Amino acid sequence: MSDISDLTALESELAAAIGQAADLDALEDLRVRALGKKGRVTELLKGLGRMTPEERQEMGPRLNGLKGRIADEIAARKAALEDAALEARLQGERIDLTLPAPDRPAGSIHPVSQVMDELAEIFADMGFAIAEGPDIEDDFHNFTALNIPPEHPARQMHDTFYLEAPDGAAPKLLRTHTSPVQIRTMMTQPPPLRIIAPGRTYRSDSDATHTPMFHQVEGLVIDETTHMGHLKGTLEAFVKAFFEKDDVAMRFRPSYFPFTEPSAELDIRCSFAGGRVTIGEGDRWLEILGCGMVHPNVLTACNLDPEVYQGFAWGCGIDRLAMLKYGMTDLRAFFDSDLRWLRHYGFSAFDVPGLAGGLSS
Ligand code: 2NM
Repeated sequence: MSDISDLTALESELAAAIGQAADLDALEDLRVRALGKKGRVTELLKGLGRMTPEERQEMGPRLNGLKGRIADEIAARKAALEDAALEARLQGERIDLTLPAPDRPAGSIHPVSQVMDELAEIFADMGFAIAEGPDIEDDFHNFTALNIPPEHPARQMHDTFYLEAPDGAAPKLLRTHTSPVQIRTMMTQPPPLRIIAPGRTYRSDSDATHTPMFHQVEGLVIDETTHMGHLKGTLEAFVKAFFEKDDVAMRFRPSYFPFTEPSAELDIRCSFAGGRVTIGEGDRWLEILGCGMVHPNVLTACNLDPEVYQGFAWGCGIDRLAMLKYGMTDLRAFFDSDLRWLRHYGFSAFDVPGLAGGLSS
């Protein structure tokens, strides 16, 4: 049996060790050796059972007092160590916000992303939602449902990239336009529909004005009453908002697409005088988009009754829109990842396009 001076010595020994524990692991080790199942204080408490009632009456409170004080000291040391660790971390992660900022932001918004954001802003304001679909498509969604049956000459015009298919399976393809997104939307969502579908498209074609991957935006309106007048009004409003000009001279010129009837192309007036592009006025016509009333065969392919539903659609190239608005001359530079080009033509991430404050400023 331990006497009182032994207990006092044990308590000061433990207290000293706790006070010196360098980290949480060392402290836990001490706790196990003092208060754990086979710890020194625990063993002493076990000894109470072998004492006479008189001895137990004296030693019980002493031992329990010791146990409680050691536990308190461990808890206090633990809190101090945790505070010190947090303080060290806060010091390490300190940032001096009064230091001067780097002289230019690390990145910039690519003109294609900027134009996509502008398109989303313009059409959201007219009640259009954004729709998306897969880049890898099948023949039905990219061609057949769009009134382009097998052997239709438009299939050759599209310079389609086909993917290798397992034996006997129909090959998948890279979408040649974003129209399959409209097909998927018409097949899964009930009218009325108002969507734009911006995204990547692919055709096997490459020169100063064509890249094998390019960006398109197409739009679609389907309900029971929409007619060609709505098409004109919507697209005129879009052109004025996009070029940020109230008077843009335009004309709708009859055209042909398999998926629309009637079909048209929209030209805007422009000038290339003095080596720079002017939009909205000038001596030349520039074709900027194709459009038309959705062909009854397309509606039928999407399980919509052409006797009930009708609407219009259009499509245009985003890269070309960006070149016209922001004055780039070579399309291929869009995809070179040349930082000097990006710094010159890129947009600040802080200038979010908005109709109220000006789309591009
Ligand atoms: C264009 C021109 C005209 C078009 C048609 C459709 C759909 F799916 F509704 F039939 N989507 N896009 C369309 C119409 C696209 O691009 C020059």
